[in-house]
Amino acid sequence: MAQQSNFDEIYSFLNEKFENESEYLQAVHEVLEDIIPIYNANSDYKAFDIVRRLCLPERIIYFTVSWMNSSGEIEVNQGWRVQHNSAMGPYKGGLRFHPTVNLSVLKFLAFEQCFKNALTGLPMGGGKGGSDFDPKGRSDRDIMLFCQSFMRELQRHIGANTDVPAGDINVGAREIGYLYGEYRRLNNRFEGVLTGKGLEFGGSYVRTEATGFGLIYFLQAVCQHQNTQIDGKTIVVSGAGNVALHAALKAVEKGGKVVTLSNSRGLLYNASGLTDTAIKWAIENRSSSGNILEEMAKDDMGTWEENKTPWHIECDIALPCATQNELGEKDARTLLNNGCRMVLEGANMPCTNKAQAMFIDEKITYVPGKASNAGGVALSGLEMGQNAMFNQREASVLDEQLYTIMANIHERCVSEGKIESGFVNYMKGANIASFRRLADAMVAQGV
Ligand code: NDP
Ligand code: 2IT
Repeated sequence: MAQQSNFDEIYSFLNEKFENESEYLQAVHEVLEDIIPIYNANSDYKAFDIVRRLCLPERIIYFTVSWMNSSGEIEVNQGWRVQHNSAMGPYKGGLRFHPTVNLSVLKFLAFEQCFKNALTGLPMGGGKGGSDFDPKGRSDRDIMLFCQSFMRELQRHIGANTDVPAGDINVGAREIGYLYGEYRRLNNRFEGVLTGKGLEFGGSYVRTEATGFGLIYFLQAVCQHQNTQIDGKTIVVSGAGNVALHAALKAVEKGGKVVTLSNSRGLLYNASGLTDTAIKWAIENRSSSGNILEEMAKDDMGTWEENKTPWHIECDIALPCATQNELGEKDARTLLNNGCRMVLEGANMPCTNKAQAMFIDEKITYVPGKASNAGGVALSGLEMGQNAMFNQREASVLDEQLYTIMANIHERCVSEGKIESGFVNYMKGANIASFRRLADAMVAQGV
């Protein structure tokens, strides 16, 4: 079958070249399965070898970050920027600082980002970057010194119309501030070269909240589509960072009962549901705390369970919002057995391929991150627009725009992912809808 052979041919080409890059191959495999039939049915896509070109990053930048910490010691870290695809606009995507960062992780994130950004409807290409630097337990001064050294290398490769990084794991407002300050000092100009900036220097209202809020706006659209509502549903959330906490906050505002948060060390469980006051407290204090969840447990906001994840807790809805491959096959089985009917990803690729397949086989609602967590980068796109116009729009206007963008992404997924008996395969819908936009942009621009 021609269809099959194209899949095999392209995937084995990548597999041979990048056999040690498991996360990258995982992300590509998931997308290829859905898009190959569309590719095979379009002679232009085939003539321009679109799929192979779309799977390979246009450019990868590697640099060594040698820096002197606040104790006068030299430290050496690795830094990368993967500029994956610019057919739709400047490369756009976050920076991650975490000891697990390597080229495979950044390549998977950059690849996913292209499809996500295409879904937003805004003119943004896809990229991702970061470092194996571990900021945990570091002084504020060390964070600043590292960010400055990292930017000294990165600055020559980015620009408001070239490549616009933002935050991701362990890169929030503080880090973006330090990175931006160094860029400005070196280049002597204001430009929207990073998003997630402080409100006083070109940042946008609602950017901080956008990924988590957008996830819940997507959930609202799903609920509307199924004639149900968030109100009264029990929700488990993993993670306790930017995405998890803002998702939890908005879910509670919509009447959901959020019973868990988690981090790399364990789980906070509150059977009667976290209050918005508790979540707001966590948002305010998380950056100054070693373990915000343990502190919440000490303050009677729930119980702390060391080394546990949330997936064994009974729920209607699961929102994995921490990191890649955090929800595997066994977890998926437990969630299904306990009656979970919706899984929406706040993180990037938190469900393994096997977990995804189980959700789809059982015909529960499963939404991949490239659709449901696109609110963050969408607001980044709106921040770029505000920077280009030298203005700052009101929070209420931006929040409404975010809601509309998420509702539109939902519609795009439904129109491409609806299969027999009304079931929506959101993964297929998201992959196909974004692929068509990307492929058309690439064909129109030739080789
Ligand atoms: P944060 O750094 O704010 O929070 C990350 C959270 O995930 C922390 O609670 C952290 O726990 C936990 N975590 C990180 N690594 C692991 C791990 N290996 N195992 C278990 N828990 C882990 O990051 P964000 O909230 O910004 O990002 C979370 C996810 O959302 C990521 O997948 C990111 O790519 C994705 N995302 C982020 C967007 C954004 O705008 N920020 C946009 C779209 C997606 P601990 O503190 O113990 O390390
Ligand atoms: O994964 C993501 O979409 C992000 N980390 C946000 C990227 C961005 O450019 O705002």
